Amino acid sequence: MIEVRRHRAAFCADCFLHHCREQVRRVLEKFHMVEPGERVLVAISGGKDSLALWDILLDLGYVADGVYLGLGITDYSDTSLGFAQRYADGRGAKLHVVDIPAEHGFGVPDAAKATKRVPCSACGLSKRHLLNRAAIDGGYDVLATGHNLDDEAAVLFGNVMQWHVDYLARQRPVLPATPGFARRVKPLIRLSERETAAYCVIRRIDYIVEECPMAAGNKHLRYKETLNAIEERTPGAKATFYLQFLNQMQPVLAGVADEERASVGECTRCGSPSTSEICAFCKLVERAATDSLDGR
Ligand code: Q46
Ligand code: ZN
Repeated sequence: MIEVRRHRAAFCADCFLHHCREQVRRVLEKFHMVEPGERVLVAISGGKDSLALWDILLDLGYVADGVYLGLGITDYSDTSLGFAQRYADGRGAKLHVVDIPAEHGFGVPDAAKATKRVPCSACGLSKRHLLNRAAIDGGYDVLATGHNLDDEAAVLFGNVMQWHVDYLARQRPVLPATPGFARRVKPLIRLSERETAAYCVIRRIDYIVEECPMAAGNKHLRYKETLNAIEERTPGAKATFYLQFLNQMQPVLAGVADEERASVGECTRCGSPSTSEICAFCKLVERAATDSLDGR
């Protein structure tokens, strides 16, 4: 039996799988995430969330390929690619691999050093840029990511703590396609990470269990711990916090401009949409290259 306290329910294995698919199906429908005949590219990290998402989308009948981004985090990246590739091979699904060190000359740890910022900052920027690039270049209509309820609640908590109104406005389960950007969707927002882990165990999907070694000490993890403590005492609090934000606050924030996607120009180096002559990713590539030359 798998207990889901916020639903005051316990499921047998088959009913639990049905419950997970239903949660994803409801989100896909409610937010019009994928139209009939559209091709989906799923961002695959080798972890439980992205592999569960890929598995559920395939089971629901979507045309869904995967893309794995090699972040250059030594053994962790090699191991996680192995899990992603084994799932793809076992399922007969197509996995694209983009290796940042091989294609752009730096890994996330180098970029963090060059920018003197936390690794997750350079990593997030690289992911947004390269995953979108992979979707556009591959002719996919939609880019799907495995952000789950815990992730979104933690991001919301952080955004509220600092009243980042522009980030709050952008924290939507669907970002529509704009020139140069594929539609971006988060179909797992009604499933917790405990549920995606249980889903993978029942479906016998092997995934990388270790957290990214660069995550240690980041704020996102602290916010998750705080929310978990509240959830422990009040089951359902996390879902109410996030899902009521979507229902009640998102419509209020709808008028706040999405600056990142409202850009009109193109990066002169890579052709991606950009508000400046050189996009933030190309600047990062340049800084990482300069830093490695300086460190010779
Ligand atoms: S992969 Fe990248 Fe995460 Fe690792 S460096 Fe941070 S953002 S923690 S999801
Ligand atoms: Zn660029």
